[in-house]
Amino acid sequence: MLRPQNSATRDARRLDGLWSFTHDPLSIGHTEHWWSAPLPDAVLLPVPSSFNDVLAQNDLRNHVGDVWYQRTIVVPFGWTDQRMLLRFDAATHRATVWIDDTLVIEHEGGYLPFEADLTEILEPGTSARLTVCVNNELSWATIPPGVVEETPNGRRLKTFHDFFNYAGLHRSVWLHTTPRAFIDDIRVTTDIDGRDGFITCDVSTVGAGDVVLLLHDSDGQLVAQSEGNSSTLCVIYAQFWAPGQGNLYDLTVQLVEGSQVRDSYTLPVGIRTVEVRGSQFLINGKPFYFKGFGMHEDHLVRGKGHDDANMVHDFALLEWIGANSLRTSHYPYAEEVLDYADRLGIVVIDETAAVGLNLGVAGGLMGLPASSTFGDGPVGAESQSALVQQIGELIARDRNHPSVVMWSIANEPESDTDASVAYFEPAFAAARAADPTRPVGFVNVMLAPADRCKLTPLADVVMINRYFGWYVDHGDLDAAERNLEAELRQWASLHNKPILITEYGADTIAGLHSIDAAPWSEEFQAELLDRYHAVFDRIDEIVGEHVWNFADFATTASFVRVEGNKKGVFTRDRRPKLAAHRLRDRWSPGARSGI
Ligand code: BDP
Repeated sequence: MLRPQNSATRDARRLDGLWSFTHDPLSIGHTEHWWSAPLPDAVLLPVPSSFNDVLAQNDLRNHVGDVWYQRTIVVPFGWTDQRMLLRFDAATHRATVWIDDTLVIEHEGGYLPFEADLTEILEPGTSARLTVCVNNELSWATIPPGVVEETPNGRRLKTFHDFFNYAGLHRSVWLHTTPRAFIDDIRVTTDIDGRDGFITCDVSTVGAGDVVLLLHDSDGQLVAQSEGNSSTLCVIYAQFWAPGQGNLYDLTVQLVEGSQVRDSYTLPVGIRTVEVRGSQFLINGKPFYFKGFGMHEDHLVRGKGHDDANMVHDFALLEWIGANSLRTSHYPYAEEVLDYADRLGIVVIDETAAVGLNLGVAGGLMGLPASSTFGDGPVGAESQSALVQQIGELIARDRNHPSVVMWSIANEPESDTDASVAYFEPAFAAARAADPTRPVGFVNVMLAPADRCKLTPLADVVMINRYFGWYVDHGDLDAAERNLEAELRQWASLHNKPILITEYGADTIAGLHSIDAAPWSEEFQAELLDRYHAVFDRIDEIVGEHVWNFADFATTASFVRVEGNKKGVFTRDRRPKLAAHRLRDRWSPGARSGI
């Protein structure tokens, strides 16, 4: 599914703005057919945004169930003879969509796009009522999992992940067109030979016409061209995409009939290679060391709603601190983020929303007996097929982004049982079948060390989250440093793979200072990072460090959270803590550490 775009043959209109909105605490909207009339008790709510924090209403913030959005769409006369499509960049976690009284699409999975073909439904020159029911419930069958509990105070959603369950229309909604004969999909893969680059394009089309490919460089010069649905363009003396160098070419794909261009679509393309060799992670054949963060789509007021100003500012802070990479923990981010990472040369580990598939973590933290997640546990075949579907949708959406160098199948799942292997084997197979060009991995949790983890053999890279000094050895940085080093050496000796530390850090209250670096103080966070870095610098197999987290973020309330998770190196409003300056000293080009 190609993203909407304006081209000589296509029209794309964002439907962003204030929509009518109402929430449905009694779950009566479906029985009362709320799509067939103006919504009852509607207020205006911005799209894109999470619905939770925009209004000052506690019941809405914590609402579990359906919310309804509605607006009028106007279809231009000029769209006669075009295909007309309605696209949602995301609806968290599921959506049902009507045009007037007709149900046009349903979609499950909160962080990936879907679209309905409305060609037979919309009449150019008229308007129509668009109604969307968004539901934020999770279950054992969904990715991520959750459980809805009935309490005397209403319904509550229990989640097994550590971020607030923001929901709603988080990303843009589009009404867009393609011609009747159209370019349906494009897949590019790239290769390098010496100073030359190769772009292999597979184009699928619908309707009559031949495919023409034109490649322009950033100065607008035509540097290569070709014809046919499958062909390879060769760029002599190419400008490669590389970390810190977002060199892109514009690939214009045309569907041509005789002398007529029937459809035209332009895709930015970066030429680069990714490879895992032994314990090295190579980009363009050179060892790459990841410096950066696990992040969240999380901001004041708009929650997980995408916003270009916030995005550009977050990337500016990444640049300021000297980061070269990020992980889209713990779900696929807005496509704008990947586009921007492509342009800036920021390297991305692209993660599914499979977080919380581990009942041992909750039990372990609370000192409860471990219960199994898969097999005899509650997570079974439905969840497994939801994950496989999500991997397919994720890779179909993101495979053309040069910034994406690896797929992360899941964060901290149960991984030390045979049942976990049975659950994840199809997920790994699906990722490898959809994209043979990128490494695939998952993020390992502390409960499954190197000698017990059974999923690592399926992965190309070891990605591990470790909290020595915080959740274990709390406050004791000597023990933390010792135990971290012992564990990392065990990983290095048992698995011949690159090791990337995808999370480490400490909750830190900005403004809390302490001479003896006590936990929660800015000094403790900075010193903990220093101790980890000393260990990383002693172990050759370590190929990167992603601090948890880039910024403080919202979570559900808990006695281990102070108005959210405070492991940010920046506060939620993006002010640097002491650790941010410390990281900048380590990561900035030309800094002492030389990593
Ligand atoms: C890790 C999770 C992450 C949490 C973090 C923490 O991957 O989502 O936010 O712990 O506890 O286990 O801060």
